[in-house]
Amino acid sequence: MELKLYHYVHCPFCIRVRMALGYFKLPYESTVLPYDDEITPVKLTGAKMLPIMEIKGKAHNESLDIIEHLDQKNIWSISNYKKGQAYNELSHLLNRLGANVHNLAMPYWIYTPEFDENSRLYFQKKKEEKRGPFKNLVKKREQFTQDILKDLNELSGELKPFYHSETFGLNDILLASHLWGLYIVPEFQFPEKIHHYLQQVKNICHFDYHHDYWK
Ligand SMILES: N[C@@H](CCC(=O)N[C@@H](CS)C(=O)NCC(=O)O)C(=O)O
Repeated sequence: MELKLYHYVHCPFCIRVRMALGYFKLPYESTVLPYDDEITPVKLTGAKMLPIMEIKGKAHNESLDIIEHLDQKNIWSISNYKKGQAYNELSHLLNRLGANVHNLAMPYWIYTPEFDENSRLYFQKKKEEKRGPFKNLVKKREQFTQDILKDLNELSGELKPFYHSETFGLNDILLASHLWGLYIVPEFQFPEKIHHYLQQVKNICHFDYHHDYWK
């Protein structure tokens, strides 16, 4: 398979795909797009949304649809999985966690090497339209942290040692992808069990967050 991934480093949906690629040990060409590049994604799929994966020259978006293509033996039966109760419940948790993780982490993500001056300003302006000024988000970091920790402490009890399971699976990719960006936040401390879990998922998926910058 000839694979070319267009992604943002901070984006949890892009991380999903990178984790799946690592899990299946599939080599791919990686392109981190600047967040202010509207032309490339629109030209490829008609929308400014990543991840986008070119498979044998054809562009695909939607992280789970992309992963379905990568799952050549259909071990995760993604079409059925998307219709099931487990996915529904996990999506609910990810939406709640994701909102708090984004509010807490976004003001810090923009100072990672994926951003330059222009893409930083573009990202901040776009996100502030929905969330309000980043400086106010930073002021509220204690509240976001507490809300995240409440979910993570509950989650600790649900790891067996993987999410609701003794074996690693797609749920773990979805969950870990949404939490990974918290490692960028100064002073955020994961509950020990969650940190250990995330490191396990990272190893299973041969995942390296800043791979494109720290080669
Ligand atoms: N449902 C999509 C969601 C992808 C998504 O929301 N991507 C965001 C980044 S996290 C994006 O590309 N946003 C572009 C923008 O808002 O300018 C998937 O699963 O791939």
